[in-house]
Amino acid sequence: SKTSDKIKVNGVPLHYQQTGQGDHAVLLLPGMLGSSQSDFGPQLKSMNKQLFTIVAWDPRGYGHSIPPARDFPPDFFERDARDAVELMQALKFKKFSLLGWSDGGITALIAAAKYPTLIHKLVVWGANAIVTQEDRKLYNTIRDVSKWSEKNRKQMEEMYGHEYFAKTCEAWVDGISQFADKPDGNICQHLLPDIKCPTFIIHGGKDPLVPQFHAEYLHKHIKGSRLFLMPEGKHNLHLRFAEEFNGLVEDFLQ
Ligand code: TYC
Repeated sequence: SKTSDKIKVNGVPLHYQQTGQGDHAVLLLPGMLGSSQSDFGPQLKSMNKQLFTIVAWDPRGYGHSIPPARDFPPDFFERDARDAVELMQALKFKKFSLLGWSDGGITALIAAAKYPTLIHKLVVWGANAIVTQEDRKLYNTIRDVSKWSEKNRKQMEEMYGHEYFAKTCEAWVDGISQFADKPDGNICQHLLPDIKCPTFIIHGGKDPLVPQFHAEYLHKHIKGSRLFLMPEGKHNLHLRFAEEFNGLVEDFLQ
C-alpha cells in the first residue's frame, strides 16, 4: 500500500508519499520543479517493498508542498537538505539512504556531507557540484517555458498552472545561476570530501542538460565512489530505463 500525507517540518507542511515495509529506509529527492508524483512513479511502483521503505518528498514550494511559494535564496540547497533530513526524522527513520535526481542529487550530496551519522548510502544522477559558464547557457535555454517540449510543459502546467510554473522556472534559472558567479562556480564542491558514506553516481551518456564532466567530477572528489554510465540514458534515465535503473540501485543499496 502507498500513503500520501503532509507533515510539518521547519514550520512548513511538506507532502510525501511512502510505500514498502523493508528495514532499509530510502528517501527519493526530485529535481527542479519536481515532485514525488512527477519524478518517481516507477520507483514507488516497482522498487523492492520487502527490502525497502520508500519515501518520496515534494520540497517546499514544489508539488503539493505549496504554500509556501518556492523561492531561491543563496542557501536554497542547504535549506532543502535540512528539510529533507528533518522530514525523515519526523517520520521516525533513524538512518536512511538518499536517492537524488539532478537538483535533488545536489540536495542529497549536501545532506550526506552535513549529516553523516544519519545517512546510510547515497545515489545521485544528473547532479552537479559546480556551475560552469556552459551550464549557465544551458539553464537559459529552459528559462522560457513556451520552449519546453509539449509533454513536459503539460505535466508541469497540470501541477502548477501556467503562471506559477513560468514564474518559478525563471526564478530557478536565476537561483542556480547565482553559483556561476562564485569562485569555481561552487555549489557544494567544498563539501564533497565530507561525504563518507558509500556513494553511487549514475550518468546518462546522452544527457543534454548536465554534461558528463559533472559526474566525473563528483566521482573524482567523493572518495571511494562508484560511477556508472548508462550510454543511452538522457537526463530522465530513471524513468526511461526504470527497470535497469531500479536494479542497479537495489544492488548497490544491499
Ligand atoms: N537541474 C534540473 C533538475 O533538477 C535539470 C536541469 C539541468 C535543467 C540543467 C536545465 O540546463 C539545465 N531536473
